[in-house]
Amino acid sequence: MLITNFCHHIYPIRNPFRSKLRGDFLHCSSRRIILRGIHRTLIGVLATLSSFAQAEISDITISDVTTRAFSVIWVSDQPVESARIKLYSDQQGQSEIAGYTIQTVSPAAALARGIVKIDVRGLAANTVYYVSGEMTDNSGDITPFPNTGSALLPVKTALETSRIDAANLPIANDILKHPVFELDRTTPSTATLVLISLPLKSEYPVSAFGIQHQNIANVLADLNNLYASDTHKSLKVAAGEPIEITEFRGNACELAKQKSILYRRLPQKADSPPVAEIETPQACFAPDGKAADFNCDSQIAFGDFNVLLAGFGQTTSADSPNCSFNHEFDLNQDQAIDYGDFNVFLSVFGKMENTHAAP
Ligand SMILES: [Ca+2]
Ligand SMILES: [Ca+2]
Repeated sequence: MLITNFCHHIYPIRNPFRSKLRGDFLHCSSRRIILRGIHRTLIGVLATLSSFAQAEISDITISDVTTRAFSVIWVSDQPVESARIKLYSDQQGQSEIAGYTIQTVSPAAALARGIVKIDVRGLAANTVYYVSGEMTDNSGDITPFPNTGSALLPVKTALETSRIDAANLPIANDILKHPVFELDRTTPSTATLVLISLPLKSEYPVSAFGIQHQNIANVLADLNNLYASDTHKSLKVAAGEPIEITEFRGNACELAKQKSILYRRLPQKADSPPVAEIETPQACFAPDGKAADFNCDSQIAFGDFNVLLAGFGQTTSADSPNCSFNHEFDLNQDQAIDYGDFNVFLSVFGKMENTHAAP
């Protein structure tokens, strides 16, 4: 009936059996048959789409790249049942590689948040690999990446090297300790994945989930697994260098807001030769105790002003945390980023750190 009406509606004033358009001599009954066919096809397509309802995947990241291993990370808007990756020697995914091992290392609580981390081991140094992956969500639907026809994700393993710096001294970076909490900022989180990198220096971040001990969950990130983007060898980190800490909070937030970034700096230390220790990174330059050097470049300047402005107007609360809220900017700690914080910021604006001062 619908189709019949459709036929009449399309051709209400013309000869119902013949279009005047050149070459279109379809009989209306033929049109019905064709429309029924289209109708069935549409139903078929919709059925197919619903049976392959795909998760949304974001923030595909390579981390923890060494001479023999790396990790593949991504975040899904659906809880993840299982995940796997494949490696190829070409970007089009024609030549699959064998002989490596993979292991999903996300704890169950992280998979439930859609946070996948897969360790890949048994690789060769100084070699480019191309990665494809897929996940099965808890409805049994499979979502692959990259999209069909898109180039695969490249990753290059580190150069074979001993951990000796240019001055022939051993590289002994610290293990960084960073506490992780849920969005309420009090409950320890073992489902949050933390990525640590040295902006402009490290080729890939290192990453880890928090390990809970009593009432605290700490991430321990081995900075010896950072390698330099310029030399492709072990990166020797310097005391006091700024680091970028990114927390992947998964589907505890909307995907567009799941990532939270803050800047800290590596501890100042004076032991020579260097000894690897477990250290907690420090807040950046904070004149008068006002931690307004948001980007850790040792000055309170327009770079900091711009990021503060981007967060302006946000509010949050412990009961219903706002994933967009960056607590770094809440200088007066009233759970709102507003003129109160702006005034605090202005009071230290323009100040510069004396980087040569003793820690
Ligand atoms: Ca700054
Ligand atoms: Ca505030």
